[in-house]
Amino acid sequence: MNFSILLLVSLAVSVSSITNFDFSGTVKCEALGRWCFTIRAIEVDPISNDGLVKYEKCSVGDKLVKYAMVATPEDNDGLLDNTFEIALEVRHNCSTSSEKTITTDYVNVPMDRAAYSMAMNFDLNTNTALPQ
Ligand SMILES: *[C@@H]1O[C@H](CO)[C@@H](O)[C@H](O)[C@H]1NC(C)=O
Ligand SMILES: [Ca+2]
Ligand SMILES: [Ca+2]
Repeated sequence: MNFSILLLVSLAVSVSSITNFDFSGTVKCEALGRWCFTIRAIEVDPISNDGLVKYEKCSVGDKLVKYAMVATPEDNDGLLDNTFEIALEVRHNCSTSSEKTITTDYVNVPMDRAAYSMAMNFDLNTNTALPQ
């Protein structure tokens, strides 16, 4: 067994534990009519992002909606770097007839972490994400 195979094997063993993610915050929209949003937690990848969990809601009249969701990714994403790259993506139609998307920067989460929480508030009128 040469050194690089040994390295791969030890990496595969070290990343086999499970990370519990939880995501929460508020979504704000000042609009007269009905508006809807979908929040997805994603694991960012160069080829295609993986969706971990999503939360969908519509509101008429409420300007502030709370969200909370949990995920435990089963795929390891640490073969090359031992971290998950976690971001939130919101699609919405707050005060617009065409759908808009907000994507946060991703956070590197070491795969050996047992738990990771992300608390993020979104303002759909300005299309911004504000860490809590
Ligand atoms: C947003 O989408 C929902 C569901 O498709 C629709 O009922 C609502 O009228 C839309 N709101 C706006 C502002 O376009
Ligand atoms: Ca990744
Ligand atoms: Ca990675």
